[in-house]
Amino acid sequence: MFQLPYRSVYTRFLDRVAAHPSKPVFELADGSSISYGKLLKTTQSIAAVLHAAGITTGDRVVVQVEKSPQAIAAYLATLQVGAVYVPLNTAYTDAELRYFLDDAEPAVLIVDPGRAEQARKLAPESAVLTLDRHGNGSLLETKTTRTTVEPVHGDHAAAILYTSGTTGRSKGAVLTHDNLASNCLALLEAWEFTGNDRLIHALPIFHIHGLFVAANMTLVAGATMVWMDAFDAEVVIEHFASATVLMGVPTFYTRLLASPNLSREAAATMRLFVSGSAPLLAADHAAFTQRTGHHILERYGMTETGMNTTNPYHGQRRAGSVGSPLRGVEVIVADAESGTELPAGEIGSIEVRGPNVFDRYWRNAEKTEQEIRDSGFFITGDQGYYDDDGYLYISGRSKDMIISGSYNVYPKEIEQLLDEHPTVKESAVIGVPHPDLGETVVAVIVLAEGRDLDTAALESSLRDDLARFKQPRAYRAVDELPRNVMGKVQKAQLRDHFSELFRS
Ligand code: MCA
Ligand code: AMP
Repeated sequence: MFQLPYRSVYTRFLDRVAAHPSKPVFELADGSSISYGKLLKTTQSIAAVLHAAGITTGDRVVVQVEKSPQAIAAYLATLQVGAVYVPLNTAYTDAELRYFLDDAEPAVLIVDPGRAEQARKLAPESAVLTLDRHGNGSLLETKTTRTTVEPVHGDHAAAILYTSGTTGRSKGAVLTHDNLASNCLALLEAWEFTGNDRLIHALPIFHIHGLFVAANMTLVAGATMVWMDAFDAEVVIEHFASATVLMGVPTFYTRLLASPNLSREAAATMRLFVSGSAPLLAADHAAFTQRTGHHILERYGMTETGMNTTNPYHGQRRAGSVGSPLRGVEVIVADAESGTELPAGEIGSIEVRGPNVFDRYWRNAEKTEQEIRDSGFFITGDQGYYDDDGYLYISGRSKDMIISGSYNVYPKEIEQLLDEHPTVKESAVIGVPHPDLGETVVAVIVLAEGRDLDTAALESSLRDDLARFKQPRAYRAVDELPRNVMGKVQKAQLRDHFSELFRS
């Protein structure tokens, strides 16, 4: 297997600072830039604040802040002090935040200043620090810097990323320094990403995609990020001329294709368009090639594994396929029961082994044991097959998951809340095709005796408990839920039945 000469993402970033301190790492919307040297200084200031807060190796730093360059410095500072970075979606409500705090038990919690008071109530045991979208807050209120880099081993935890569970409760995937570094190096090689690249960064930075693919690759290669707070198709197209790479989710590409300004000329100087986190429509793949001359490169990853497979940089990028395994990563299609590898053409359980695979679920040995076989293969919950040329196709998911705008939504969590409502006898939450988000969330409700469907009441009952992106965008009442002989709800039937709800 491909051996990693151990050097962490952080130490590789330091090499880049030493090599070119004045090179821009961020180019911002207002035309200003932040150099590698300046990013290190900010990182070291934050490291001083974290150190003063008593952080030691292995402590968790939970971060729920808006996207900013200083948030990347907070991530780097956490690595510098040997702590464990735990980013959370900014859309999470207080109820959701409470769960993550109880589970992660952070020494430090970093939030927007507007949420500080509430955060102190939710996490009385943690030091609460603040950072706003402009990069201001108590996290940066210091005149000192800390240069000591806490020594870490490759198998020490670098981050915990939460991924929702089929039982409705999120599990924290513990990712080690080796996981991050090995995946980053494999991707740099696969996509020929170098210090000459200029990456359009329009993704959120609380997931693998925006943080460990996009930002880590830039920091380790010594490249530059054209930094955007959020995705706006027109702004992105305007910046093609000064960039080389875009990393996006399928919704980015659907929205780019909807713009009349997407053209061969606009994209002429770009060298690579990457898509991942959810299935890219074959039609979008073809339309993008027709409009720009570029073949989108689709890849496949997961929170627990980082990136697993990619279409080739050189060679044919096949629409509908997620390509073949990255160097050092084994991806097999196996019989779900036995774990035995299946031949090309047969659909089975997609399983992954390699230096990218997470260490364990945080404080959940039972789940870790269920999902990682003795052989070391991690059972992804995705189903697929290889073609005769070694290209992998994802054909379905054994896990009951919806991917809306490339955010994962677990039906169980929503069903549990809906079932508590007095007007609901039972519910089934499904994903149906959506022209912009890929899939969107629909709640199918069996009403309690004598009750009417009151969408507004159901919506308001979920408001405080669920992030907006998880909330159903349609409610439909049915007399009963279709079940098989075992009594299991047949969601495929419901998905078929409601598949046209959002078709334009
Ligand atoms: C925003 N809204 C959504 C979503 N995002 N609703 C459903 N699903 C979503 N994903 C809602 C908001 O609640 C709001 O609703 C309205 O849309 C506008 O919000 P805004 O933030 O302006 O939305 P947007 O700018 O249109 O964002 C859509 C987006 C964004 C660009 C698709 O969600 C996004 O950047 N997604 C990428 C997620 C990502 O990075 N995934 C990677 C994770 P209202 O107005 O009704 O209140 S997966 C991963 O990391 C794995 C390892 C991998 O393979 O990469
Ligand atoms: P998450 O757990 O949030 O990291 O989501 C990972 C899941 O997203 C995978 O298990 C897949 O189901 C899905 N996914 C990621 N990339 C792709 C892709 N290129 N095509 C299809 N599904 C994908």
